[in-house]
Amino acid sequence: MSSTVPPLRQHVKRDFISVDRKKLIAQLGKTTLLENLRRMLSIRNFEVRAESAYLQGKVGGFFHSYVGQEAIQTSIYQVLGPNNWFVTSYRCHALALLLGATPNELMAELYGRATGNAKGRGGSMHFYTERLLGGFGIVAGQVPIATGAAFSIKYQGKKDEVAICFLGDGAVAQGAFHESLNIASLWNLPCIYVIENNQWGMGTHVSRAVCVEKLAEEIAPSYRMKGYTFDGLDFFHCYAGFEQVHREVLETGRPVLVEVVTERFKGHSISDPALYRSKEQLKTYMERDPILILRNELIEAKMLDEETYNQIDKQERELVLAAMEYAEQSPWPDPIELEQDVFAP
Ligand SMILES: Cc1ncc(C[n+]2csc(CCOP(=O)(O)OP(=O)(O)O)c2C)c(N)n1
Repeated sequence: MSSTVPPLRQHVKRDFISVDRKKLIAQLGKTTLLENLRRMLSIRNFEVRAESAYLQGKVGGFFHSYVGQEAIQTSIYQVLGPNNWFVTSYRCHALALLLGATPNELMAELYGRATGNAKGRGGSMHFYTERLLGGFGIVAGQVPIATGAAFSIKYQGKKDEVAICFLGDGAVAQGAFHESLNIASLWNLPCIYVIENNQWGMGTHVSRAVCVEKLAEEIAPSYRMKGYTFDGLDFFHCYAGFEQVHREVLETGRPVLVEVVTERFKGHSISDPALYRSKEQLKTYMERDPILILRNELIEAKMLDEETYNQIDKQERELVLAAMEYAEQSPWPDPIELEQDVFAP
């Protein structure tokens, strides 16, 4: 191997600032916390069953699972609520579910049916809702879109909205990302850029693709922005961090860059067996499953018992199984409509 290729650094480990979990549990309360657990289980069940549908040949095209990363977008949704602009990469199933798309329309989209979220024309990477401007297949392609959404918020004088952009660690080396940060800072745009550092861009470890270690804390200052790092496997850490970031962006009208350190428990996409990491490594990561961390803490706080947890999980599983049935029974798009909604300049 050429000596210009940097050695693989150890798995990303960070010392995160500690949060007052007891206070947060009391502040959020049982109903809200159980709702967040339910949202995370909805995402997990959707991903697991959709993957099985793919393996049965019911779904075609690309498929990128969000399993392992659920705490991040769930906690942000809890902080921000739906009335903001959201943009993300092709790993977009969870965000669409959180923003109100039904398992039925999303599953039908994966199955390529006319009842799908994008009438069966977008597939796994292109989900939308009223406030989700899309999942994007071009790495970093979504970053200028979020910057534009933040510009529109500022232009319209809205003081209670922000734009939020999710991107992977692989997108950090892209020019569109840096141009966006520059202009967002220069023009004081209310945008929260969230790098979901799941360590890998396809099979390339972040340490071989990006020259800094702390993606937000080291990059943000050169754009005169604040940069933060959160533990992406920990709902409470993300929630506390994003609550502060959101407050700050509303107060200052300035952009912020956040890195959340996380794991993807699956390969890059469904066709990736992830041979670049060992089974033992993966097993260690999965010991910090974000759903189990939240579940165990709620059990400890006496807000949840095993039986209720299993019930919520079962309800979410049944919704997804019903969505698979709905997709199966849905009509295929009519070929006569093939040219509708197609934009060609
Ligand atoms: C501009 C561009 N270059 C390359 C690709 C091929 N590609 C698809 S996903 C990916 C890795 C991106 O990884 P990351 O940004 O870390 O996101 P993750 O998949 O980990 O969520 C690459 C290189 C692409 N889609 N777009």
